Amino acid sequence: MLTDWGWDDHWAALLATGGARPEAQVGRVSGQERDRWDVQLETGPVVGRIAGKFSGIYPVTGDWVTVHPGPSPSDPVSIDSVLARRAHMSRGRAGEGNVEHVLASNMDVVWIVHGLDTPPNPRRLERYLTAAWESGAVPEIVLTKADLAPDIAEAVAAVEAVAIGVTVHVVSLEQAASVEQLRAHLRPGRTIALLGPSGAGKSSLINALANASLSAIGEVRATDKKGRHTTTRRELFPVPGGALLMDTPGLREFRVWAVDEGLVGTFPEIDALAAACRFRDCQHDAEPGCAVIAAMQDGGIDAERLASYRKLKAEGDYLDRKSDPLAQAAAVAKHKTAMKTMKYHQKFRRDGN
Ligand SMILES: Nc1nc2c(ncn2[C@@H]2O[C@H](COP(=O)(O)OP(=O)(O)OP(=O)(O)O)[C@@H](O)[C@H]2O)c(=O)[nH]1
Ligand SMILES: [Mg+2]
Ligand SMILES: [Zn+2]
Repeated sequence: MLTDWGWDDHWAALLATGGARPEAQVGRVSGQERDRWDVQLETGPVVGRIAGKFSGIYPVTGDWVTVHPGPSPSDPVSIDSVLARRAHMSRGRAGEGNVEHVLASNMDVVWIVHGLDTPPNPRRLERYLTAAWESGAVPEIVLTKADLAPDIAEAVAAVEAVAIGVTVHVVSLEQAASVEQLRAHLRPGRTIALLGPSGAGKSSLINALANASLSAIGEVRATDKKGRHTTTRRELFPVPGGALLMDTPGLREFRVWAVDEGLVGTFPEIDALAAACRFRDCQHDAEPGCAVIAAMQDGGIDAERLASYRKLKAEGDYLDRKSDPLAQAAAVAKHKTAMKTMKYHQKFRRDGN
């Protein structure tokens, strides 16, 4: 049944108004392997492919798609279109310039997973939180491996200090009660995407909540607790309670893609002060009349958090620039002038010596 995969009134209305052919079948992408998509239809799972003339956005795990059989009778189905995403979480693809990499689609909740066998990393959490708030879903933090934590209370306090207003769960697979507590969140039709570094315990947690070995798990390196990138594809797993858990590969690098709403959600204390800055487009950098910098000097705003905010904003702005050729050209020209000035000063210094 499609409802087992999260189908609801929203999707029904979207399909009805979306101009799909009356005979179109709809299904959810539950996994992907290069050019093959696992699609869950009302009638069961099929393998979907993209027909040659496909011109829309490419489907990812979590997407709802319309399909038709064929092209030939022996073939699986062809994907025609992707229904407009209700939420999607992206990052800037590493090493490929300005490419959006969609990490998860149509999830209601993002579980940002961190293993307590290593100390929480506040700056990395802010990065994940920014992308998660930006996605349109609700982020929550799941601290796993509580049995390996040197000091649970200290770790939770460190996380809560940067995850303002975000629910923090603590779980250990060694303690059944902690897993049961998480189970209360597995409401029918709800999609939860698990994201975090390799070895954090994402697949282990999914297996524990499913009471089954659905996803492979791997050891972490003894020296630095890093995982071995065991999970290599995004996959949706229906679990008891009726929710869908999306397993994802551990991320090596997380460059943010867009940051607007994400920064507001992640840094509410900075956003609240921004209205009092003299300039509407204040970057909270060195502008006169900046309420944020004033608060930082008074100790009301954490200096490291403000630095993190600026860094993420700059990363997002950089991407904006690259997708806008005129803005990019202006930025390049400015950079060249700055470099020339610098060279001039260096030359001047050298000549003067
Ligand atoms: N002690 C302890 N070990 C755990 C717990 N949860 C997971 N682990 C271990 O952590 C290691 C990594 O677990 P995985 O579930 O493969 O981690 P992952 O986040 O899916 O990693 P990738 O698929 O590589 O991204 C395995 O050796 C697990 O047995 C826990 O609660 N306690
Ligand atoms: Mg995994
Ligand atoms: Zn300001």
